[in-house]
Amino acid sequence: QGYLVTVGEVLAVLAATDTGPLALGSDLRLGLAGAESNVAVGVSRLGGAATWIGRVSDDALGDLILRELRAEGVTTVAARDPAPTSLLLRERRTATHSRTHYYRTHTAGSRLSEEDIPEALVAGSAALHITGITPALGEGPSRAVTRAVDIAVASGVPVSLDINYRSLLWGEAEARCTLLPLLRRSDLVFAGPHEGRIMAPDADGPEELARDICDLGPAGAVIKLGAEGAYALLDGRSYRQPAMPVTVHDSVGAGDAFAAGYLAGLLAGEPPELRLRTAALLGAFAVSTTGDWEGLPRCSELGLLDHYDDIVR
Ligand code: KDG
Repeated sequence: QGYLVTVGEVLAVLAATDTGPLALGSDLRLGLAGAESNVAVGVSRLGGAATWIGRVSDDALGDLILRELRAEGVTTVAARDPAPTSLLLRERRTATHSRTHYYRTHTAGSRLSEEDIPEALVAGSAALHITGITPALGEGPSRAVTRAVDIAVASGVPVSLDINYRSLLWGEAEARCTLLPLLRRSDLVFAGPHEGRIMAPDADGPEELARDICDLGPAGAVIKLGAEGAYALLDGRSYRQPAMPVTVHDSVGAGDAFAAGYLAGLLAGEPPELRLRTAALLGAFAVSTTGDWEGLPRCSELGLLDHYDDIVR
């Protein structure tokens, strides 16, 4: 079984532990986040091999990032950078509404460049996973992602793209313009309905979205529908995957978890039905636990949600 390679940024997260305005001074818990590293951790926990390429600060937070990823069994290829680690403040404004505040300019992750992408590592991988977040971080990260895709395409490595649109980082028109050339060269695209319409504005409904995305080049498109599961068009065949019925606790990271489950199955050579089921399972674990990646399951835990309300004794 080959390895997954991904390129991105890990941020430090300061998450309010209680509800209320951040401006009044909440207690904060330090953690880590990053769409691509979330996927790498998810794949690794399921027994797959995953490598994360990025740039990390040359300080305690950079040490924390590398220690945490390595503890999760993820291989890291990370240049140390004098610039600080990006910060994500997570405010729990009310019990049901969270707000994100980014501090991610002039930071180590935003200084990623195409020289940071090792050719042989990408060329030798079983799949490259990228997201729409890294190209939004600036010229350097955008070129780094393009370089990774260039290498993958030239080496016959399948490219997986999660649109992961972040409105705090850029506008929809700019996102579409930058991501379209990457999407055209991808083999598999993950998108929510809104993200899908950024790339395929004329489409209505998941079937049309997936079809229009595949018409642009990819052989597969997976439209994530939250509590309604997912619709996938893979090599011309349609699949519907229901969501697992769980209590939603913290929905951030669900998309990354979904992609991780799917990609772990792809690496293991599983059929599409099984990949989608594992994807939905990981999404369910992500939404029903706190944090973006901390609650992701190991292989031995995949059956846990079959009895989702039970106490295992
Ligand atoms: O996908 C979940 C992400 O929102 C989180 O892990 C942080 O990468 C992140 C981002 O840019 O929002």
